Amino acid sequence: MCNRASISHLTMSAAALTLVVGLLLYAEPAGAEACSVQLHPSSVVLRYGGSASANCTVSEGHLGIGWEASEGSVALVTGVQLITWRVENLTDWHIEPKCYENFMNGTEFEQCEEALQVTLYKTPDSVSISSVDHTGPMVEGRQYQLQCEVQNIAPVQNLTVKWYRGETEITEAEGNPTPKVTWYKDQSEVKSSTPLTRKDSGQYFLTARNSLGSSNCTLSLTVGYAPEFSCNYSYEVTEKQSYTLNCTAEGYPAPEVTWWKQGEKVELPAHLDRKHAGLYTLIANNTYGTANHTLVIKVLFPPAEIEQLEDREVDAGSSVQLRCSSWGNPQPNYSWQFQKAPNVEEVAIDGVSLLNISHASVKNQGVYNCSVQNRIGQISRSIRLTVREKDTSPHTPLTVGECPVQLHPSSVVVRYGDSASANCTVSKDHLGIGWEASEGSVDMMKDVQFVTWRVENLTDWHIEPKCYGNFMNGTEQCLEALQVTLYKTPDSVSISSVDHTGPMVEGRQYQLQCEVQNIAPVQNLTVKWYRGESLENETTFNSNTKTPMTVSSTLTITPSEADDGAQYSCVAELELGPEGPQPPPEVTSEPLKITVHYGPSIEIIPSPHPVIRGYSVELICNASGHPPPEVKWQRDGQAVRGNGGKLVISNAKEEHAGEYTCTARNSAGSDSVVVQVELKEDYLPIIAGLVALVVVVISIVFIFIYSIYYKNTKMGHYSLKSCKQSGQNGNVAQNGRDSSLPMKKLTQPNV
Ligand SMILES: *[C@@H]1O[C@H](CO)[C@@H](O)[C@H](O)[C@H]1NC(C)=O
Ligand SMILES: *[C@@H]1O[C@H](CO)[C@@H](O)[C@H](O)[C@H]1NC(C)=O
Ligand SMILES: *[C@@H]1O[C@H](CO)[C@@H](O)[C@H](O)[C@H]1NC(C)=O
Ligand SMILES: *[C@@H]1O[C@H](CO)[C@@H](O)[C@H](O)[C@H]1NC(C)=O
Ligand SMILES: *[C@@H]1O[C@H](CO)[C@@H](O)[C@H](O)[C@H]1NC(C)=O
Ligand SMILES: *[C@@H]1O[C@H](CO)[C@@H](O)[C@H](O)[C@H]1NC(C)=O
Ligand SMILES: *[C@@H]1O[C@H](CO)[C@@H](O)[C@H](O)[C@H]1NC(C)=O
Ligand SMILES: *[C@@H]1O[C@H](CO)[C@@H](O)[C@H](O)[C@H]1NC(C)=O
Ligand SMILES: *[C@@H]1O[C@H](CO)[C@@H](O)[C@H](O)[C@H]1NC(C)=O
Ligand SMILES: *[C@@H]1O[C@H](CO)[C@@H](O)[C@H](O)[C@H]1NC(C)=O
Ligand SMILES: *[C@@H]1O[C@H](CO)[C@@H](O)[C@H](O)[C@H]1NC(C)=O
Ligand SMILES: *[C@H]1O[C@H](CO)[C@@H](O)[C@H](O)[C@H]1NC(C)=O
Repeated sequence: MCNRASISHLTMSAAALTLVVGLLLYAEPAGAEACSVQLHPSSVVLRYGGSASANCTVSEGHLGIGWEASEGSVALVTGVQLITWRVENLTDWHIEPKCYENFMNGTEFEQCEEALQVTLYKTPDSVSISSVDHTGPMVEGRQYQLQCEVQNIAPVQNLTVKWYRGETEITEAEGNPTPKVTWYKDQSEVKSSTPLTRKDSGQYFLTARNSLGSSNCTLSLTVGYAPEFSCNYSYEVTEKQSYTLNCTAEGYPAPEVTWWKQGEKVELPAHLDRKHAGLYTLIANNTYGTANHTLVIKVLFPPAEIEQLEDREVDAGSSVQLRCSSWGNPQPNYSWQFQKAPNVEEVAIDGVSLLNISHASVKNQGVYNCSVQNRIGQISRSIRLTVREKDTSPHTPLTVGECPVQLHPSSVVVRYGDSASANCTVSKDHLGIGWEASEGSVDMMKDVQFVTWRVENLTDWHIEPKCYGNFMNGTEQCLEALQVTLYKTPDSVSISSVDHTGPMVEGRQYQLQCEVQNIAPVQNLTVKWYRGESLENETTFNSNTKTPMTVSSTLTITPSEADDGAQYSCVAELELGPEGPQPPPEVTSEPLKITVHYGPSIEIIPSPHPVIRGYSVELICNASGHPPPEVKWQRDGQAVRGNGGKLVISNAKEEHAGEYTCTARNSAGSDSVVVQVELKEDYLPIIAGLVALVVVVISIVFIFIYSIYYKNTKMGHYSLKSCKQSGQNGNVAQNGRDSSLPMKKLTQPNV
C-alpha cells in the first residue's frame, strides 16, 4: 500500500551521529525554441489531488495552438493567442502537459512545443524510527545504526530527513546527495563528535521534512555502563536489629553485587550479630565491567553482663578493690553509686572501672552499685560490702610477723647538726608506746595516739631511734627502727698530681688525686673528674662507714701536646635520694692547670732552597715545642752563625752550597732537619739584557718606518706646495700649527 520513499540510516558511534538522506526537486532546462510559445507559469507545484492550471500564449500568425496532456488537454485551436490548461483533481504522477504551435517558416510547415513542469507532491503517510539489528540498551562507546523510515512521500528528491536528539537537531550526516541533517536534544545542538555517555540516554527526535510538510518520530535511547559504587567507608549497625546500608551500585544493566569477607563470599542476614562486624569487599559486575568497594561494618551492642563483682566481706583497716567490668560497642561508660567517703577512689583503666578503698572502715560498709552504659543499652549490678570490725583489744596476741607500729616518715635524711623528728603511731590498742634512742628518746606513754621523736642538733653518727609498742597485758612488744641518714658535706675538695711537681712531659703517665675531706656517708659520695667542662671519670665508694671520712680518687692521664694548659677539677657530690636535699650538695675543687712539655718539631721556610749566585737568602728554621727550644744551624758539623732560627746567606757563591742542619732542642727532646743548599746561576740579567736589546731594535725599526710613512702621506699631500711657501720658515714640521697660510693654499690650490 505504501511504497518506501526513503530510508535514512543514522549511524551512532563514539565519534558521530550520521545520517543518509534527501532529495531535491529538479527542473529540466527548457529547450531553446525559436517558436513563440510562452507558458504562464512555466512550472506548477501542487499537492496530489489538487487543482492546477497554466496559460499558453503565442504570437500572431500561427496556424493553430493546443495542449497535449494525459488530463486537461485542449484540442488545436486557431485564431486565439491564449489557451488555458486546467485540471481539478490532479492524480497523474507522470503528467507532462505540452503547449504546441503550428506555423509556416517560409514555405515549410513547422510545429514547436513547450512543456509545463508539474511537480506533484505528497506528504508521508508515516515516519518511523528503529535501531538496526539491535534491541535493548546500547553500550557507551560502541557504534549503532538508527533507521528512519518515511512512507509514501513524493517527490523523494525534495525530501530532507532531519535527525533530532531531544530538541536538538543532529547536524553531521553522510549520504548522497549530501543531506542537511541536524539532531536535537533538550533544545541544544548535539556535538556529534562527542562519545555517547550515560547522560545521553533519553528521548531523541527525528523530523522528516520536505518543502511543504513535516512529520516526526521519537526514539528512546539507553546507554549501558559499568557499575559504580556510591557507598561510605564505614557503617554502624545495631546488633539484632533491622538495618539499611545506603550503599548502592549503579550501572546499566543493573549490576549483580556480591559481598566478600576474608576472601569468602558471604550473604548478610537481615539482622546482624557482633560476629558480622568487620571488613567487607563488595564486587559489582554487569556486561560492561566490574567495580569493587571496601567497607567496614561496625556492629553495636549494649554492655554485657558485669563480671567479677560479688558481695565482699573484709576486715577493717584492710584495702579493698571492687572491680566493675563489662564490654560493649561502643565502649561503655561506668558509674558507681555508693556511700561516698574520702578513702574511696575511682580508677578507670582499660575499659574497666575500679573502686579502691584504703583502710576500710565501718563507714565504707554498704551497697555498691555499678552501672554500665553505652548508647545502645545499659546494665547495672549491686553488691554489698561488709567491713568486719577488727579486734583492737590490747590483750589479743600479735600474730606472727605482725607489728602494728608505724613510723611517719619511715626514714629521715639530716644534715649533721640539724634537727630531725618522726612520729610513731600504733594501729591497735596498746599498753604503752615510746621511743628508744641515744638522743631524743621518749618514755613509754599510755593512752596516746602517737609519740614524736625529736632532736634539735643531731650529731650522733650512729643514732638508730626505735619506736616500741607493748601489747597483750605487757607480755608482747614490737619495735620499728627509724632509718636515719646523717650527712655532712666535705670540709674541702682538693686536686693535686701524685709524686710529681712541675710540668709534665708529653706521652708519660701521671696520676691526679682528688682528696675529699671529712664527708659522710661516703657510700653516697660520687667524685666526678672534669677536664675543662667535659666529664672524664666518676668514682663511687664502697663503705658502710657512717662517720665522716677523708677519701681520695685518682685519675691517670697521659698528656699530649694538646693538654698543655688544660684545667682539671673534681667535684664531690652527695646523692641522698628523694628525701635528701635537692639538688644534691656538691663541692668543687680549685682547678689544676697542667703544663705539658713536648719535644720540638721543625719546619724550614722557604722550601726548596735554591740560592742564586750573587743573591742573598734567608732560611728560617721554625721550631715548635714546650718549653721553647734552642735552635742552632750547623754546616758540616761546624756551627754556623745564625740569629736564632734565621740563617742568612748573602752574596751567594760556590762556597755557600752544601748541607745545612737545623737542630732544635729543649728539655723534652730534640729535632733536626737537614737542608741541601744548591747554587743556581743567575740568568736574569742576561735575559733582561736580551729583552732590552730587542726592544731597542724594534723601536729603531718602528721610528724609521714611521718617519718614512709620515713624509709620504700626511706631509706629502699638502706640503709640496706649502713646503715651498713655508720654506721661508725653514720648518717643515710646523705646518700643523702654522696653518693660516697653507690652509688657504690648500682650499684654493690654483690661486
Ligand atoms: C490565464 O489568462 C486568463 C485571462 O487573461 C486569466 O484570467 C487567468 O488568471 C490566467 N491563468 C493563469 C494561470 O495565468
Ligand atoms: C480525485 O480523483 C481520485 C481518483 O480519480 C478520486 O479517488 C478522488 O475522489 C477525486 N477527488 C475529488 C475531490 O474529486
Ligand atoms: C525557417 O527555414 C529556414 C530554411 O529552411 C531555417 O534556416 C530557419 O531556421 C527556419 N526558421 C524557423 C523559425 O524554423
Ligand atoms: C513532533 O510532532 C509533534 C506532534 O505531531 C509536535 O508537537 C512536535 O513539535 C514535533 N516535534 C518536532 C521536533 O518537530
Ligand atoms: C549515607 O547516609 C549518611 C547519613 O545519612 C550520609 O552522611 C552519607 O553521605 C550517605 N552516603 C551515601 C553514599 O549516600
Ligand atoms: C558477574 O561475575 C560473575 C563471576 O565472575 C559471573 O558469574 C556473572 O555472570 C557476572 N554477571 C554479569 C551480569 O556479568
Ligand atoms: C578492586 O579494585 C581495585 C582497583 O580497581 C583492584 O586493584 C582490586 O584487585 C579489586 N579487588 C577485588 C577484590 O576485586
Ligand atoms: C607528727 O604529728 C604531729 C601531729 O599530727 C604533726 O604536727 C607533725 O608534723 C608530725 N611530724 C612528722 C615528722 O610527721
Ligand atoms: C650542736 O652540738 C654540737 C656538739 O654537741 C655543738 O658543738 C654545736 O655547737 C651544737 N650546735 C647548736 C646549734 O646547738
Ligand atoms: C593477759 O590477759 C588475759 C585476758 O585478760 C589473761 O587471760 C591472761 O592470763 C593474762 N596474761 C598474763 C600473763 O597476765
Ligand atoms: C646512699 O647509700 C646507701 C648505701 O649505699 C644506698 O642504699 C642508697 O641508695 C644511697 N642513696 C642514693 C640516693 O644513692
Ligand atoms: C526539488 O528537487 C529538484 C531536483 O533536485 C530541484 O531542482 C528543485 O529545486 C527542488 N525544489 C525545491 C523546492 O527544493
